[in-house]
Amino acid sequence: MASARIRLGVIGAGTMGSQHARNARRFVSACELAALQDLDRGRAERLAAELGGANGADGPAVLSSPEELIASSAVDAVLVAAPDAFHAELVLACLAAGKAVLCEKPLASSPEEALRLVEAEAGAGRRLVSLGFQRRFDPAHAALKALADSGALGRPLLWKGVHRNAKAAYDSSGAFILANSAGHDIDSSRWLLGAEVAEVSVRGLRSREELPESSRDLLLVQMIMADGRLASAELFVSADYGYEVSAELVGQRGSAATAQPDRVCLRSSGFRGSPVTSDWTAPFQEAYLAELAAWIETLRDGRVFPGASAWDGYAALAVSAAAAASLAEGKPRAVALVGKPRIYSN
Ligand code: ISE
Repeated sequence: MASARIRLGVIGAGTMGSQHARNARRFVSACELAALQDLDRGRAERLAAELGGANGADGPAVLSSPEELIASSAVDAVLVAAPDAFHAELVLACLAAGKAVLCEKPLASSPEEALRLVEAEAGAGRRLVSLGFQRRFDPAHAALKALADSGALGRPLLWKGVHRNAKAAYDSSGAFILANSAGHDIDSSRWLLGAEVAEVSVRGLRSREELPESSRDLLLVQMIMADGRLASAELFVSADYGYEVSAELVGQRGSAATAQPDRVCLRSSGFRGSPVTSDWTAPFQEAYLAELAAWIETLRDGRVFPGASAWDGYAALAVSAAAAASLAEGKPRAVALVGKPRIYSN
């Protein structure tokens, strides 16, 4: 495949599918956006038209089903941005077709389902599955990782994260937030500390009466890594004022915290500060683009994607499931992972 453009098919034309399709078409020169598919065909057609496609133009074609897109000889690689419940079966279909796939998080609906994908990929003996934990490509998080690896902080001991959404996106139950939102924080802690999570403990509360009784939309997640180091995250999905993600790494000789780029400093009516968006995609646009470009370029050049793998998706879901059990039971839960297959060791 060296130096050819990678012909990409995108499944799902919702928030993330549209963002990736726009990035692919406008900014990733090594990529040709070949096809789109969505259960709502009209939505896929509108996106295709916006991107100069359909009806013989040079943009993406609109296909009728995910199966058709995965099987298409005009598609080299697939991006899965369908609803979460379909991720695992679509990734499995890509593996069966021998096509590289970048799947949005979470990888599957349970750790058991994710493990089946890990086993299928390991059985096939080559890395085809990549996962969209985009923070790994966010300049601020990447700078933290570079500092940790450089030794400038001494040995990193503690990762602390804050993850706030303005409004609960779909569901304010603790189990949903732990799988859908906290997956990012679990991945950040594993990636930045370079260790698996061994134990997790979660407490939560319902932030306001208008939410269903069972809501736990403010969560405190504490993790102990396999080597005894620590991680903690606050998740608050109804923070109201806006969307914010931040992280700090505390080491033996210093600490480093992310600073999201604030593009303006507003001075008005006795106020000086920076506006906060409630759009959870906007602060990470640079990260989504860098992730997609890295994935496409590694496919073109025959290298291994430097972002998250199916193993990372499985590990995150195993921690999320243990975290949900901890929240329900009010006590810490151990996280048990299977042995890591060799294909994930680099
Ligand atoms: C959403 O699905 C995401 O992936 C966002 O990055 C996250 O911040 C948000 O909480 C999720 O609902």
